[in-house]
Amino acid sequence: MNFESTQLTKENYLDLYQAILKPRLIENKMLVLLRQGKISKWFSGIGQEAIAVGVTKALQNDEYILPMHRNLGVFTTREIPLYRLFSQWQGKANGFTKGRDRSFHFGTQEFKIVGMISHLGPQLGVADGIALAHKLRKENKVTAVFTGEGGTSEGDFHEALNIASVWQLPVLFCVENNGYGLSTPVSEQFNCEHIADKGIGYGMEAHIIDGNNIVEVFEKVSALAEDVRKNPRPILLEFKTFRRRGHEEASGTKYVPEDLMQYWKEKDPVTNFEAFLEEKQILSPKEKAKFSKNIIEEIKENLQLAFDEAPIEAQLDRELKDVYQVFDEEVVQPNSETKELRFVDAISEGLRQSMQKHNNLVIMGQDVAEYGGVFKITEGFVEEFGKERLRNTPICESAVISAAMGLSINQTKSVVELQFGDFVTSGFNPIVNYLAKVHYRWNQNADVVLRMPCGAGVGAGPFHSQTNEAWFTKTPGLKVVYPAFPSDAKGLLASAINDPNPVLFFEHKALYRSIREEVPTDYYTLPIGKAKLLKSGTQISIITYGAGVHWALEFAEQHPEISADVLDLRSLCPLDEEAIFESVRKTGKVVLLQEDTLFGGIMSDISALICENCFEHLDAPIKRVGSLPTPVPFAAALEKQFLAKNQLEKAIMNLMAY
Ligand SMILES: Cc1ncc(C[n+]2csc(CCOP(=O)(O)OP(=O)(O)O)c2C)c(N)n1
Repeated sequence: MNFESTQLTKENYLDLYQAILKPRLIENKMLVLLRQGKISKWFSGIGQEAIAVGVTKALQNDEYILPMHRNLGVFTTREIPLYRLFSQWQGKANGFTKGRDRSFHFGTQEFKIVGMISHLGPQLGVADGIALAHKLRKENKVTAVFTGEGGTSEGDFHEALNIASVWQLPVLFCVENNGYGLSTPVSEQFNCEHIADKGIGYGMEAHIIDGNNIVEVFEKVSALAEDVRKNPRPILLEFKTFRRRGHEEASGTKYVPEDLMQYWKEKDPVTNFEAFLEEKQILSPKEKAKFSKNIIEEIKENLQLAFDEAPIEAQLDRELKDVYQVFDEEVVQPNSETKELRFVDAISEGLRQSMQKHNNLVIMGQDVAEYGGVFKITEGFVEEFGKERLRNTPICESAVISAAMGLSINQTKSVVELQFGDFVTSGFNPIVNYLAKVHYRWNQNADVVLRMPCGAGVGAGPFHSQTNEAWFTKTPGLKVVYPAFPSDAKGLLASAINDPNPVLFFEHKALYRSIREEVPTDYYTLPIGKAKLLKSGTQISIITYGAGVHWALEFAEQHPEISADVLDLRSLCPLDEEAIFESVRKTGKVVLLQEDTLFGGIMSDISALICENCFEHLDAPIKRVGSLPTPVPFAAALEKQFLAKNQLEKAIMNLMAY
């Protein structure tokens, strides 16, 4: 291994030496504590330290870095006080997640570190978003993101590199090729010689770096980072290294051939570098002893602090409160001038006015720029806001939603248009695992609105007709808004965009061009979480949302003999429980109507809530009405039969007769 350098001074060398020694000594101590049962899981990075340390040293302290589970060296090189790391690993309050997440699963804006989620891949797209925000603000900053070679098999890797290349984002994609992903050797993980070879497929510069040589890592990454700051572009870096311990400590390394292990042991990044420094008399025996003693002291003192810290206490209020970011909601009353708009136009107008209001708001989606989106909601936006803020994306929902997360981390709001709400499945992972959980985990908000054109009744078949809100209402951390009228859609969209939390905004396609209404012309907001009583009656409550609202109103019009409350929920999460209970207490009979298939829909939960809170006010069993338990069929007769509307009249009449 060649550690010679024409650039590095003695101080530089010793600085690198101390930086690489620290994670090694911490890990040595952790392995002892693990054996003593004083810490739980441990993912060892022994033998890979040069990469984390070298890359972090090459970046400026205000540049974001997104490490993985073996990158202790990132955290130590950013000089996080060790007691905070130790507390984090023990689930204590001085850590970074209030005891809510373990090990390296946290981020910290203070140190510009954004830790992984277990699913590995999403953070590659998050790095894209962070870098995009820098690029939009014309800041010359690099973002570095890590993954193992196993993680490169995930679709997220492909999507994130593709987006970064198409958008020329200043991201260093750092792949630590350490030979194994859990027990899977590289030969069973991918079928090309080097991961760096994939760069060409993305139109991306790529380099192979000896991941066990801290001088090579530091110098090459420093030079590339400097160049990327001047000339923003993504670069793929493959660091060749080896995982010398088990995937996590308990799992061992039985599957690794002895000679391979021996080969890499001899290439140890710490001892080889140390030997070089000693041989060149850069590191004296006295200094060596001093450095090691200082670090060991620091570890000891900080460990004591962490052990002395009381275990975290469960406080119900605090846990519930931290799922969403609390914020001062801006209330803008509607002006008196109105104009008749279709549902689709009201959404477009609301979006346009929010773009005018927030100059840090970016819209991303397939064909949203010149083409105006498939429903033409962003038509004409490019002319007004430019292509930087109206971003056509490749077809990669997962990385785009992850990028929206990254934008939020780096102070930029975004609206992501799903071309059809059905395609959210391809971006499901970052929504339910990243955006939904990030505030609870480490106090980082996800200021993202996902626009979801949804619903049936348009003859579009199983993959362009679903209304899949229930997949999200059951996930804490998300808000779900579902308007039924143009004026509600406009005001609620403005509020969703103001809200710093992740909001799924459902827009029923069948309403786009069929529902019109007088809509206030200026920008205004409507509070999320408030239902609206559209019609007041005394005999029965019809509680619904989305297209169901129009079915209920149609029914009520056709049956003036029935005195019905029609309640439009407008928002499913938060849910206006009080408005529901009030209506049920008044009428004593309730039909819960949803377009979604019946089982497991939001109305099942609303039914349970009514049972728990209004049982003594009920004069009849609660009746849920939902669509058939089949995929949404294409042919008109089949779709008509499928939809909940088909069962509504009978259900109400039965209940009236009960
Ligand atoms: C989506 C997903 N699938 C599987 C796992 C389980 N898992 C965690 S780490 C890991 C191996 C990762 O290998 P690699 O990316 O090479 O990183 P390394 O552990 O070698 O550093 C696996 C299979 C996971 N966390 N997430």
